[in-house]
Amino acid sequence: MIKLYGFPRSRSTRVVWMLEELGVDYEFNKIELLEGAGQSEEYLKIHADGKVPAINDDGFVLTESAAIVTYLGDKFSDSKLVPEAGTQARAKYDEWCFFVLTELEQPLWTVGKHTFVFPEEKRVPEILDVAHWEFLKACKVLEKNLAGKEFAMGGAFSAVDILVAHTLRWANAFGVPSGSKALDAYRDRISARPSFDKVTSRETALG
Ligand SMILES: N[C@@H](CCC(=O)N[C@@H](CS)C(=O)NCC(=O)O)C(=O)O
Repeated sequence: MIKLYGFPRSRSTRVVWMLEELGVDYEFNKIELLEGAGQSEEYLKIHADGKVPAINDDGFVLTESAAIVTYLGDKFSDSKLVPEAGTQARAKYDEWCFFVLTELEQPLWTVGKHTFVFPEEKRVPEILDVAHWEFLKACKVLEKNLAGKEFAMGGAFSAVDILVAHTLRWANAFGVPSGSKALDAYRDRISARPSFDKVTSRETALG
């Protein structure tokens, strides 16, 4: 069975969401990040930086949320949640993934790091204005790329919708506006999937 190392309402939520979409059995190992368990000798053997998510699939260890979600889509290819490798559709899927991680998530995470993640003495409040501005800029691009589409890849839900919607949910939770009614509606539409209820139940049970 796939072992997931995660923490509720973190980037490991993306992997939980993917596993729930796939309907695959998995073991959720909660890493008590707030108590420093990420830096334990044992966990550092799984994730060199002590972060979540990570998976262990029968001895194969993988980190990085987007890589894990994509690996799972490739492994359970009948789900059609990730386009086949080597196709133009896959290239477009990759384009979306990289956009989410490098353009959309980064300024948002900068806001997170400098408001509640980093120790107070490391926070630079002056960076917040530019990070909000950069996030809004990325949201404008996202809004254009989603215009007239129900899902990121067009007519069908795919794993990349998990990455986009999760990041927009984070923005909402961090109190960072997307500045777009269309993006807020997309986020709520994707979050209304039955799989997301399962994610919430699983994570709530873990506290
Ligand atoms: N790029 C990584 C980022 C992983 C990451 O930063 N995870 C956070 C939780 S959302 C974490 O484990 N933080 C603990 C730490 O920084 O020690 C991914 O997408 O998987």
